[in-house]
Amino acid sequence: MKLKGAQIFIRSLIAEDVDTIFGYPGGAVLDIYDEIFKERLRHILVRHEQGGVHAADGYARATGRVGVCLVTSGPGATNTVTGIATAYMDSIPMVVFTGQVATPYIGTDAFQEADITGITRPCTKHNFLVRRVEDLEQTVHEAFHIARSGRPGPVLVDLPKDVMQAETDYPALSPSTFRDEETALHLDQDAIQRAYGMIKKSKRPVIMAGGGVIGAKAAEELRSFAESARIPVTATLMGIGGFPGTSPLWLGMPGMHGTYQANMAVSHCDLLVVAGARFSDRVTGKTATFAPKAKIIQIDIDAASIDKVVRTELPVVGDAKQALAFLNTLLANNHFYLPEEERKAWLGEIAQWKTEARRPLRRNGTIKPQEVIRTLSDLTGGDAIIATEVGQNQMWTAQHYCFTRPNTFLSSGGLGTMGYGFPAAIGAQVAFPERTVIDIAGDGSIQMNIQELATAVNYRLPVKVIILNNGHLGMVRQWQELFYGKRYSHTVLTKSPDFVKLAESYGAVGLRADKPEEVEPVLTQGLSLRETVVMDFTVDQEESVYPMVNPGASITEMRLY
Ligand SMILES: Cc1ncc(C[n+]2csc(CCOP(=O)(O)OP(=O)(O)O)c2C)c(N)n1
Repeated sequence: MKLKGAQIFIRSLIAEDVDTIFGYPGGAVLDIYDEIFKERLRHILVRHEQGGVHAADGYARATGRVGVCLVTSGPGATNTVTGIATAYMDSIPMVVFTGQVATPYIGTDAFQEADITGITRPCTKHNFLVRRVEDLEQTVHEAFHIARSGRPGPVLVDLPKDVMQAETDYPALSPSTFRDEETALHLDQDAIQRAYGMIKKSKRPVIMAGGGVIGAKAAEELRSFAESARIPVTATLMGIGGFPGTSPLWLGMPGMHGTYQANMAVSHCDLLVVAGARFSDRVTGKTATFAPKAKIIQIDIDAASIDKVVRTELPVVGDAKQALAFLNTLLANNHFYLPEEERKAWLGEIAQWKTEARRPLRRNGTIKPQEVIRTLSDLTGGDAIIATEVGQNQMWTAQHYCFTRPNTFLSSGGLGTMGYGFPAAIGAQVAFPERTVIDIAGDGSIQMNIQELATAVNYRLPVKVIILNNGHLGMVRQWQELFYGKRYSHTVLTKSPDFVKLAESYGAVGLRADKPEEVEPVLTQGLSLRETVVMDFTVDQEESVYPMVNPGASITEMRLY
């Protein structure tokens, strides 16, 4: 059977079980859009290509599946770069398809030509330019395979217009040819045995989970391991949700804005078991003094991330789920002897740190942003899918929302992309129409992709946006306060729109809270509506995020307020 490139493309997506594409059309992809029209494949029309990639990313983080985005050539393609880099830094599986000018025009500065494979080479796991229609089907399947296997990441496939129009035989390759099992890494059982030995000997162990635990769907194995060995757990920003925040073993996040107890525990432990984390500078602070008393076991699927930043005693290259499952088997089969007295002393010390860190909010009649998030956490029972923007809003969410499940915290950790949260929340809500999905935003970040309100309203997505409106680019203001003598150079946000009216003009619901007593009623009302809702909270302009470790300092050197 002979088919057009555009038809083969759509059939290959369907063979990959793709159910949703986030995209934006243009000249170079018209043939594809015509096929989408005929096939009635679910396509979500965003308002900006950056929104499309973040939405595909949010869909991927919430579902654990590969997110898919389709855009046109030139400016359509270049508008995706921030979203691709965001997914790359956080190891999110995604395939971005870009239109390209017809092959004879490539390299001629043709209308809407951009060398998108060249531009994205440093921020994709892999990228392809499909020059022959005969290679199309295989390339699409390879792209999906690469995106989800090993350490996941974004893959870009550039599709010239003439390749989409050309015809060829359609052999309908089975995507299973490229399934992940073939390349599944063999777990180093010997290394796990040694890890077990070290855990058994340790008196003051800590587990540090990263995004790799969520990517590997290993949260259950982690919980079971930590609970049976009674080891306290900290999770990096990307690992949040990988361990229940309700557990007595939960320490909170470590690092620059980590909890006092997490940073103290990491700094005083004798063994640190790290799973699926890459030792970001935001986590380690000064690396020379990171976990100074600990032997480090690092479990990671990517051999290249072992010893990249921090020297480890024992590397375990492999899938976090398999590794933790094997550790659980060893614990169960060897009648793991728990050093009761020592463990009690260690957990007691941690409990003491938790008590020392407790500080009431300094009230001054304004709404405290932390309180908005705590109230939200109570009202949703920690069960919502929460996306964040970047800045103070993101750190307060990580600190004060009690996450209980994996794939419920969607946040740009590695690149720190303002404008990420709202479209990511849209992607998650498309995947889970019945769940509560919320974007927690600053008044700066929300304005970076606010046009996606039209997308949310158009598809009747009941996404909620909570704006912690402090009239500033809050996190940058905080740094200026601390390190630049309070010279607030261009961080005061004047002339922001009236977010309530803006929401209404898009056809969404807008609500506002100006006083502390209005927080709970507004949240309750907003959460009860099955519509797109923007809730604007006028919060204390001068509130800062604490604890804080100054950049380059040791994580024990925390400012608590
Ligand atoms: C695209 C982008 N531009 C600039 C920055 C630098 N930056 C980090 S936090 C921040 C301020 C964020 O302000 P706002 O969204 O109002 O959130 P708040 O910190 O007040 O919660 C800025 C400008 C960034 N992270 N991303």
